[in-house]
Amino acid sequence: MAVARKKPASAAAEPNGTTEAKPAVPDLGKESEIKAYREMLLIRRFEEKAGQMYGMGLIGGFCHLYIGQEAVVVGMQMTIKEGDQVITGYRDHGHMLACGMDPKGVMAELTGRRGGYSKGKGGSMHMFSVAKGFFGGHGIVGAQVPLGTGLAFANRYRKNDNVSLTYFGDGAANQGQVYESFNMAELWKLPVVYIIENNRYAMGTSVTRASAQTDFSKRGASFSIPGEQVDGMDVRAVKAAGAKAVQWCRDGNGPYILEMMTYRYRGHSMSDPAKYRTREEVEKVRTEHDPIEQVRARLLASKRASEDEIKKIDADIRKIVNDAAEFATHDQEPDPSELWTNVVR
Ligand SMILES: Cc1ncc(C[n+]2csc(CCOP(=O)(O)OP(=O)(O)O)c2C)c(N)n1
Ligand SMILES: [Mg+2]
Repeated sequence: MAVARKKPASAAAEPNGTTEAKPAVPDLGKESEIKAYREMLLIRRFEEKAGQMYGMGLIGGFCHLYIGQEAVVVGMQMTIKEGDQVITGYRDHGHMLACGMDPKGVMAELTGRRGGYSKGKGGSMHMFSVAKGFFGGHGIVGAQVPLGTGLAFANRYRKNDNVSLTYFGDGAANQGQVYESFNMAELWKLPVVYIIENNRYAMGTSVTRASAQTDFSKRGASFSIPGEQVDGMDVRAVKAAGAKAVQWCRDGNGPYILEMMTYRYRGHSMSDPAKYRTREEVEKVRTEHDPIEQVRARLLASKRASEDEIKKIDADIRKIVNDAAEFATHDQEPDPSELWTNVVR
């Protein structure tokens, strides 16, 4: 069957930063819209705090912030259920928080403390919580794609109806292992949604400099995997497209590709001054497409939330993040004897 015919009706997309018309997107409803606002704000404030703590020397090693991309993971998380799996690369704090991992445990891992998810021995890129369905946190670009496909294989093997959400970047999408995974996933009809977070850059290299085919939703075409582009700055569009893709997988139709058109506001990692793009480019996305501001403005305009209710949510989130930072600053470092535990020999 042709790819175009296989695919469910498109939620369509607004490529990040371009002027293409916005398609109508379904309303989230009051409760979900407030929940999305809270969850995106938690990620934003957590990441801002992590950035500050990095600057103060409290966090060492690599630290890749997700600021700007919050609608992708929050919208997708609204489409899955208990037992489904999430796996991603190193830009992973947002995915952990969206999965319901404890901000204290995540922040304490960033500061290398014993209360961290990997007992302070993993750091930013190496945290897991099987209980929350989060399978990492992977520093090797693209490595999570075969692993996420393997999670989907396990679902098929165990005959459950769970789905693997496998996230990766536009840069990772040029890796060979991605296409080996696509082939097996379609061949064996594995329940995996490949979510390509196209934030327009891979380190300092723009998509147009690095990719012969910049429409990543088409990357599964030669394997007959359907795909679509989604406005990844609009949590409603993400949820609508995500829900269809997840159902497609749950129904046994095989994999699905969602290209999320998004943007990262910060540099690749804390050590990147981002000289490969202009301030104006970043400012334009921030002012015209910010995923959190869009929801806040809608909540107020529709009177689903008052200024006071919004302020209360903001204060709640600040407290959660401050408590996490406090814990991560004062918790003890791992005992030196921990050097010899959790090591596979
Ligand atoms: C196999 C491998 N090659 C190179 C690197 C160095 N590296 C780290 S991140 C990155 C860019 C990846 O960009 P993208 O997939 O777009 O993800 P983003 O950082 O934008 O989220 C590169 C080349 C690596 N970690 N692993
Ligand atoms: Mg990228």
